[in-house]
Amino acid sequence: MLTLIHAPQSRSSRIIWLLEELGADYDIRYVSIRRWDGSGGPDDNNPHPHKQVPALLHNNALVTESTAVVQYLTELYPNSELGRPPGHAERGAYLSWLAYYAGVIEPSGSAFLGGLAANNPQMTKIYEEMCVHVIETLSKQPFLLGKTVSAADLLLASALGWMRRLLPESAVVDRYVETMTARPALARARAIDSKPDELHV
Ligand SMILES: N[C@@H](CCC(=O)N[C@@H](CS)C(=O)NCC(=O)O)C(=O)O
Repeated sequence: MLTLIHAPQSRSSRIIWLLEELGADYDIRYVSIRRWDGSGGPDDNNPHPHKQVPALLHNNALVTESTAVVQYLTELYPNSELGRPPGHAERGAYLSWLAYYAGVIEPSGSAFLGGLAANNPQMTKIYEEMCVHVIETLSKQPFLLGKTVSAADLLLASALGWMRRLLPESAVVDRYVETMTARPALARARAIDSKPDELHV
């Protein structure tokens, strides 16, 4: 059994999106988290070592960090178009984009948005190189890996849906966000996220 440790409208919302894409059978355990506005707080019912979300429980195994959860789930459902199993021609690119999302896109984007990059030339360079790399990639092909969507796109699109300013103004990025956010699984995930008590306990 899969249990997602989730707080509404947070980074775990994108894992609901992924679970819906995969057609997975899952439960949601709602927890409170510390929010930026000072509300909420750590929840004893959350097994995450930092009391953050997402966290995933599967047969007593605990998986944390969005990209690890994404890789774990796409490997659990190897027939989904969103993963790239070992031996797949795009496996290297898939793992590279997952790691790049966690190691470069989110940290450099957060530093930029939080103003931390402003007086830090090294951080500014990493952020600017990241923007060029992502936009050049999406200018050549519809998705990060090429012609076919993957769960790496789900991570990037969810971040852009939440904070479009993560990347500079660009028609290519706008088209990408539009394509990704039109997916029916995202509409289902948003419905679940907005009405927690009705759909999951
Ligand atoms: N790198 C982590 C970040 C997780 C994270 O920051 N989650 C936020 C919600 S969007 C959280 O749980 N915040 C509460 C806290 O930090 O105490 C991941 O992607 O899984």
